[in-house]
Amino acid sequence: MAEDMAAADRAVSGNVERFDALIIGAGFTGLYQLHSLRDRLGLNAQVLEVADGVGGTWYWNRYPGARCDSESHSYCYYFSKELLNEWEWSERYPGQEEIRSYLNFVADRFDLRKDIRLGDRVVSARFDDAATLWHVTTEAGKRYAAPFLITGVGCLSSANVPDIPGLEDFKGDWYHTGEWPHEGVDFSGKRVGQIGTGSTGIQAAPVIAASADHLTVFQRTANYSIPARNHPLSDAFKQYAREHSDEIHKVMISNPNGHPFSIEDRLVASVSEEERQAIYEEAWEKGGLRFRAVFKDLMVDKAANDTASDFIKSKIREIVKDPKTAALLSTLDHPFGTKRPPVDTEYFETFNRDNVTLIDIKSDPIKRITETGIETENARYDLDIIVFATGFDAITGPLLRIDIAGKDELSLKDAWAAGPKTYLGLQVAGFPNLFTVTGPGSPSVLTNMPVSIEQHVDWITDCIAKMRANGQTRIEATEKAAEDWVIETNRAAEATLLPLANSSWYLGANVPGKPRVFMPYAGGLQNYRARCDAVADAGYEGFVLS
Ligand code: NA7
Repeated sequence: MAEDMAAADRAVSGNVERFDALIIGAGFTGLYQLHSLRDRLGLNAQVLEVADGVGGTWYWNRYPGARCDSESHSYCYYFSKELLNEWEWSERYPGQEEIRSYLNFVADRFDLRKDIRLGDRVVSARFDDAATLWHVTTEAGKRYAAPFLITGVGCLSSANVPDIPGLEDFKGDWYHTGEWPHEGVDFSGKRVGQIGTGSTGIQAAPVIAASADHLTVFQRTANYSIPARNHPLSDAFKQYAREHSDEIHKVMISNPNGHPFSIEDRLVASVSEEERQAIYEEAWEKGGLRFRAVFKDLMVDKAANDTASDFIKSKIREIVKDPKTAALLSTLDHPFGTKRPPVDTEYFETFNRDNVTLIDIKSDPIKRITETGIETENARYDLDIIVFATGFDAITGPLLRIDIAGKDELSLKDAWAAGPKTYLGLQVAGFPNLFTVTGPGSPSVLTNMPVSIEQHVDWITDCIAKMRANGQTRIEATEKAAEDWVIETNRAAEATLLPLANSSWYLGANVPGKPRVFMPYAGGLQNYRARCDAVADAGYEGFVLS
């Protein structure tokens, strides 16, 4: 009866369902934000999700070899000790299916499903200034309203299928890795072409090659990669991770990237060449993103970085037997780590297989797709399947594909015409009560995402709790705070080598026409957290509350 009344209460005039808060997306962000607002603050919150299940990124990215590059004991929520103790990861890095199972487990564990609407895409969100209310509309024509709107749309959820002429003529099948069919793809006996050699392509190629008749990899830009060295987790490690979760978490939240390891406090130049080589060898054997952490100046000093870059190039040449292929794979146009560094399982080794060919599309660009395959300026490749491992319209893409308008009908698209502008990555001036979790200007993709997400969600939840306690209903970043934050975000990037990678998706360079702005905040997650806390402690400095 009480529930019926609550439901009736929510339905306001004209088919608009009213909530205290609306959350877009049922991935890591949406699930924890719902739990926090509903179970901590007692708010009537609702998650809206386009997919037919929870999982976000891990619902969609089902391509062969899909696996997280963060280590599993760190790629999870830390807000609940019970949850940490109840879940057990099986491998050093969690595979897509296991992460999806984990997020489903979380949804059940905290009874979240009843407040998640699946299978409908949010198409627009408009702010009613007079009523301090966000009006949200979905593709199916459903209408919702709430004073607070929180986006948990992810940074890598808007697939980028390049506009190559002739794709519609192709008689075979084609897939983007980020929108992979749930039933999987059978590559046996097929000639497969894969475009793209980012983290995704590097994970997918070895798995596709293992079952395809032939795999042709079309490489535009060669990439560094460190062996993942994935393995099943031992009982001893699982016990260690459970018993030391507080210490592990402390490491994760006190370093720049949210991973469960610290960056060594030594400079490349402080060791002899022999020691340096031994350090890199050991890190190569250990594998994974830890490789970057063996010296503290790899991301800030080009000469220091050169030593790591050269080490990896020599490894590629050592692994790949055909000298021409090895040269193509090890001719790199950017310093190591300035584009998102992939980790792999037998990526370079894959090019030693008889059924794998590497094509350099920088020197011989793709001209068009035909009925039977891919045509470059100088050659034709007959294919049955094309796999686009071509990445995403990252960070801003998922937000901009929703028609969001703030005060005075200012659209987010117009507000960001020259590039994204946020305060702390959390709010946009002119868009009161809209919080953008892991938005541009936050550390997001430069970190282990769940750690960043927990920080944002806790900060937003505390903020809303304080506002309610003070009888305030509106929070809005000032234009000045947002402008200053953009300057600070640029400065943080310029203090590193990150801007040296011209074709990086961090810069939006992979999407034609996208403004070139270094989007994530590179000043370190620990510094960012301290800054967010200081802003809150100073009465939400840079925001106007009323
Ligand atoms: P990425 O890292 O953006 O990689 C995309 C790849 O596709 C990259 O090699 C691109 O080459 C290539 N690409 C993109 N567009 C084209 C066109 N038009 N023609 C040829 N090649 C193209 O995406 P991923 O999915 O691998 O990884 C995204 C993130 O997901 C990853 O970093 C992790 O954080 C998880 P380019 O380098 O632009 O020359």
